[in-house]
Amino acid sequence: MVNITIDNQKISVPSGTTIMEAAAKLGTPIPKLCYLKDINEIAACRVCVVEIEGKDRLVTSCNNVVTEGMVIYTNSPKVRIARRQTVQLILSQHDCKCATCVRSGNCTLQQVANDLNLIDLPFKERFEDTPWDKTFPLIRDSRKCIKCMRCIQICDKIQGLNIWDVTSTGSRTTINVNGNKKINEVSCSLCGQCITHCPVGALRERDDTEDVWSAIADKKKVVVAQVAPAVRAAWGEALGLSREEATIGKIMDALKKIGVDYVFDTSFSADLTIMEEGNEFLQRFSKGELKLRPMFTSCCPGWIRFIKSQYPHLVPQLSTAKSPQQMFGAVMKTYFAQSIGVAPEDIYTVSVMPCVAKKGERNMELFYGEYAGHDIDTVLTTRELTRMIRAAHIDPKSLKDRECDPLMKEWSGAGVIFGATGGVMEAALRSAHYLVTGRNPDPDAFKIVRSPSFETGVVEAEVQIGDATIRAAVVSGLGNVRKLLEAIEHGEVHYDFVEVMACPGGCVGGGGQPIHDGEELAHTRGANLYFLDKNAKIRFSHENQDVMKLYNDFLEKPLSHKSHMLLHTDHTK
Ligand code: HC1
Ligand code: SF4
Repeated sequence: MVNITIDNQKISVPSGTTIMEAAAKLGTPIPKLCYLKDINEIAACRVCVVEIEGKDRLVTSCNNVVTEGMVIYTNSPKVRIARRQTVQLILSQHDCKCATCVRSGNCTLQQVANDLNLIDLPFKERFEDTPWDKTFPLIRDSRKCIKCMRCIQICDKIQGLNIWDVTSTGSRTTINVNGNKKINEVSCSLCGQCITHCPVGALRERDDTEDVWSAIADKKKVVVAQVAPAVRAAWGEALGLSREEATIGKIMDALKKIGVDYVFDTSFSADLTIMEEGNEFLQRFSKGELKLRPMFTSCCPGWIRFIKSQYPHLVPQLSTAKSPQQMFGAVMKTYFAQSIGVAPEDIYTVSVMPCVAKKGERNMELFYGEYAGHDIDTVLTTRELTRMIRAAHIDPKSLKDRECDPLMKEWSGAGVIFGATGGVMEAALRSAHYLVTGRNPDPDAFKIVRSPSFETGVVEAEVQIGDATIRAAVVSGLGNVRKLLEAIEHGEVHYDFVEVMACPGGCVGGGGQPIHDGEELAHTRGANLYFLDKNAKIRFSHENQDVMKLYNDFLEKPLSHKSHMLLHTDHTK
């Protein structure tokens, strides 16, 4: 142990502890802008400087470790002057239009500047403005960039893509798309991880809330919304609701209050996806189509963008099933539209997703006999949902639990866990067991696929279904995905079925979720989904009576001609 003194308090900490970590143990969080543990420890912002007795120069606390007898001051006059000057310089190159910034109230720079009581700027603002295609789902505002480099590191180290790079020199140094390309010319997966790790408003999703307000105001349109599994585990974080208070039923109530006509839960179509994808897997597996092994799940659009750009030759191995979002849209514009006597073109489908890539996935076309537009008209992130709730002046505490509308109301616990890594695989295995043996397994029989190894982000499992042994793998985080695909390609590992999610921890850690600077909440949110599954009325997708009715009354059976037309796609096109 190392004995030190911080702000006149003595403490012993293990050797190797950074000054920042030691101060946090004493309840003194040192302000910072660029630091992200294990990802960005480059001390670029210099906001975290501290004074050490006996040393002339201030040192950065994020990347300097304590030494025996060290006497540290985290808020001495010298520290405060330096910190204020540093933040003033950062602000001089930052577009400080906080009133119109999506991160206002949730911006680390704003908080640090406020805490330092910076009221006046002694410098004139001068920022670089790089043009950006505002129709692209991911938007970068260079005037707000503080050059902390977090986006570069997240994209490179965690997601295994190198979309961002430093450009220009001196005071004009900034971050832009690698190779001075346009964002739509590179292989951005749209995972949104750079957005959720940006400490300011330099990166954000395209805001589509105005399109939804217009559809709500349009008397001809019937607005039908769906809410993804992972949204329920996070939406309350931005509205001051506890996990117990922030139920899915209250999201439904908020949507109705906003003016949406019909509300549904994407967990319903997750169950539908299992019926299609589970049967597809069993068909491929039993036919011994070895060259198409492993089959990869296809519900994560960040993953789909990744495989198409990085491993195009593996695309035929994707399940042809559309994602639950797209399946639901297709069913809303056909089966549901018929049931309420409305033409498909008058149905306006909105989905609330924890994801930015879903905004790209929505471009997928819907064919129903003939071209019938898009499955989904608008995708909102969880953050956009909370902005709409605020814009409608709804007091979150006033919301009541409201059920989904009839016809597609039921959902299973298997559908809910889609939002966490391993959930799609577990849901599929539960139903595959039933389809093969005619008996339900214990609902928790396959829970081994829930816990990825900390180092690799991968879970491997051999599971017994009837006479067959299925070699399954689950992976999340595109950097981990790349490593797994390389191992598959080199013949080092062999699987039959692989679940892939682009964001670390799955959709719960999605790029459209509420932002908590430097805090990773995917695991806590995932645990919430597993809790909901444990307590669900039904826990098997094949027991969803509304899905069964959809087959009986409309689709006939899984993998039928109609199912293929509406619920599947050809990813190779
Ligand atoms: Fe997901 Fe999915 S799990 S992809 O993360 O398959 O976004 O939640 O809605 O479509 O169900 C996202 C979540 C979501 C789909 C489902
Ligand atoms: Fe990289 Fe994902 Fe950001 Fe695209 S969205 S730049 S892939 S981190």
